Amino acid sequence: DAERDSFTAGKFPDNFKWSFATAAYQIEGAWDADGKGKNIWDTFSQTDGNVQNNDTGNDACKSYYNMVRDVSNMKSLGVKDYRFSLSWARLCPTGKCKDASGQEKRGIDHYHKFLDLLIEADIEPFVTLYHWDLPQNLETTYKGWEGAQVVEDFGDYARLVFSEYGHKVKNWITLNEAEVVCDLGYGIGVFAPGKANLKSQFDCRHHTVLAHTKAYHIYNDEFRATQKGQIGITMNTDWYEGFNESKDNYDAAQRWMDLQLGFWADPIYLTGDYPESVLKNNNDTILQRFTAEQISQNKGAADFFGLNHYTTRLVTDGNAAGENKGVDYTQHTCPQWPQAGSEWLYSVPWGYKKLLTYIHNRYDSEQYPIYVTENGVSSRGNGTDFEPELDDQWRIDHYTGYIGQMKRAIDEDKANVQVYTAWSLMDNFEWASGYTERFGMVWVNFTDPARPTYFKDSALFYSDLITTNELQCSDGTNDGTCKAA
Ligand code: PNW
Repeated sequence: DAERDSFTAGKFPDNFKWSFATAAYQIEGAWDADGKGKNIWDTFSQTDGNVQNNDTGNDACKSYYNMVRDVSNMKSLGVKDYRFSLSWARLCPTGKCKDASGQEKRGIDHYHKFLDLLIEADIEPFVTLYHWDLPQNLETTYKGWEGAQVVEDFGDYARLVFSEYGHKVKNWITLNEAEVVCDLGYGIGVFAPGKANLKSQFDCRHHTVLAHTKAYHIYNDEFRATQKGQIGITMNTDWYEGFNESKDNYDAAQRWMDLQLGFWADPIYLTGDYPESVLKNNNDTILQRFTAEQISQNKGAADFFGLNHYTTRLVTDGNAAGENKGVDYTQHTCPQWPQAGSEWLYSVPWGYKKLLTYIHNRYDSEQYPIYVTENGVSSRGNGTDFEPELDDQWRIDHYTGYIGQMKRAIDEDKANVQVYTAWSLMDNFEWASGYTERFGMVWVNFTDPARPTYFKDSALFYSDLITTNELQCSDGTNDGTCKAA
């Protein structure tokens, strides 16, 4: 489909921000340094059988000790924005931040030093409070995100973070991908803490909405007036499209959008409450309902719409056996879609445009600007290769296609997208896949204790895009319309 796949090269809006993303557990290492408490990913990865090759984040990119390396890589590439996350258990080893006795000064100082380096390099921080590394103590004492107490504890953690760093940080992201946290961590059990239970999954989901809302109101009531920053949440969603024109399949795709995105986005950006299909298809022994007061607290509890997006699925009504229509759904991929190193990730640029337009229309991107906080693509290896693989034209093609479709959503559909963030600055610990999947634009040698880094071709492509604010066609022609890669 030529019209659907082509896009136009050219300039992005002035002030458009191009960023890189990472997360604490995936890059820092130093898992027990300077008083840091254990978190659920330490426990999970240090238990045999949970992660490919039994890899852990114990050392990862050693970014805890290589702050200067990371900042100078970004500076050389001309990047002006950086999204990273704080390790809760570094700041408060048991997860309890309320009193000074629960706080770890060395951990707090570490991020002060890092923020100072960024500011000195003229790089604007986008800081995620929670990127999956829950202090183990909270999991042990009240089952982590399953327990209602997590909402209070997250609030205390957020308050500490705002009061410590709020004069240096103007962009806050509360939670990264609560859907993955709850569905993969508590529903299927392939991520930490490794539980597989439907009720656990939905209790987790419910508490993440409340925890976000709590942190938003703390910022609003106690810090906004003096710090003048902004705060939002980052949600992940694929684009779900009906397999064909059938109304049943269209409805099934919408139900999936409701469950993966609407579960957070509807309460926060639309109605204050869960989407209708979610309320209808889950009885109240599985799905806790919001009180009227919670609904009014949820509604409007964000300054921007944080989006992580990677891939697309086609959806049919009912389960694989063709049963349970109107409630279940089955996802499909196309044989023509290029598959990445991660088995779930197919490169489908046109789905990204449709998703941005969907979000613009449903959640009003004029009121809540869209910040794309992750998009990227992986290669597969064994993680122990020491010869840098720097020629990644296929990754440049992925980025060119996705960024080109984002440009169409902005130009043609008036989607108010203000930030784009590439996942990731550098290769890192890819969760249950360990070091077997590389998402970085910067190559990391994981076999060398010094963790040297090398720019891949995609890093140079992205650097060019950032400095010119202009997308080029992948084939080097730049006469307006680019064909799909
Ligand atoms: C995101 N899936 O996670 C995370 O925010 C990053 O930390 C991660 O490294 C990146 O995407 C690449 O995976 C996801 O299985 C993990 O569909 C798994 C899935 C989606 C997103």
